[in-house]
Amino acid sequence: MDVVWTDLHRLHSPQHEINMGQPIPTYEKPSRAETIREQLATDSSFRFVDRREFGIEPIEAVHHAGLIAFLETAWAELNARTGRTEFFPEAMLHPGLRAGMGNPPLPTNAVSGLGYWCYETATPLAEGTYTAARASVDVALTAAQIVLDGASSSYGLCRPPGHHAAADVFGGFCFFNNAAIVAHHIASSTGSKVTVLDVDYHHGNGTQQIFYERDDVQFVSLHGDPDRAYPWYIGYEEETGAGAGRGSTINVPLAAETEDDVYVARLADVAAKISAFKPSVVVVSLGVDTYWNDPISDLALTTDGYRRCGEVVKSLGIPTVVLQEGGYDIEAIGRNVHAWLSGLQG
Ligand code: SP5
Ligand code: ZN
Repeated sequence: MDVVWTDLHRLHSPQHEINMGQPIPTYEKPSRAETIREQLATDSSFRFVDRREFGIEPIEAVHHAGLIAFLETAWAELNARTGRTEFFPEAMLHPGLRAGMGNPPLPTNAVSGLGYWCYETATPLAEGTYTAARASVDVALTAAQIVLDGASSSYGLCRPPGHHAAADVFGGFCFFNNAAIVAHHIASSTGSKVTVLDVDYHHGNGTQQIFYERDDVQFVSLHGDPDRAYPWYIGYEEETGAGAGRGSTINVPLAAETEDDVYVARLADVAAKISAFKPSVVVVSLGVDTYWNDPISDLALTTDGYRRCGEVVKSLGIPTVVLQEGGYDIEAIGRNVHAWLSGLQG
């Protein structure tokens, strides 16, 4: 299987995230990607390829132009103004603030922009964030191209991750939604249907939002129940799509401490619904933060469970693009991704 990789992820290297008001060392750090790369490099069935550049158009097809421009320019403006190196919003555009009054004008400076384009406090904007996020999209699109060119599977070692980024807002360690950009790119360039299967511990709120009213992209997510898990306000079973997209969103919230057997059974349930949708390609948002020892999550999968999950997806018999999302137990992340991809390869 081809593994798409770039060193440019290292340019996004913030020190902190803010967790319930307290700055702590960030969980989303460069060593995550480096460890996965090192693990896959021990297995000759994986071949590393560099990313190709796809330009800004595939991103503009999914994200608000104002969000893209903000991410490109805001760090320099904020750094010049303060001398600091990483930035979080000081106020966010909570819907209650202007309830009954409609939307405010677009922000005119980087401070108001932070809370306009970002919805939470764990996703610092750092010096190389924009370059790394652009490169991560290119990694994803290169992996997609490999499958469009005829491979049965490919893996994009994306960092930063993407599934929490919605059309108009970033957060959750994510800036551009790699999986959504790929799914839209494939659906619009081939005229065929695409499924995004999101198995990260956290609900893929950004991907759901982007495709909620569309019938050409199915969004399927297994995740920690939003009653107890980030991103908190989205990912309920009752959310099934709207308008033309009615029925094309499928959410499976899971109980704390869910183990391999139950997880694999739930995955097999949704696999049947993916088969029925008949997509030409499946895009997997792969998070291994469902691991029993993950520091920020509470499911209980094992390394062998990941191999079984990969086998379930293989059994669909549909070309599959796997993109990296979360996973924060640095010691285990490499072998967990390796196990999942090994199950997919057979
Ligand atoms: C891509 C991805 O996995 N993003 C996850 C972002 C989660 N950020 C906030 C997590 C808050 C976790 N609080 C629970 C701590 C339990 N010790
Ligand atoms: Zn996650």
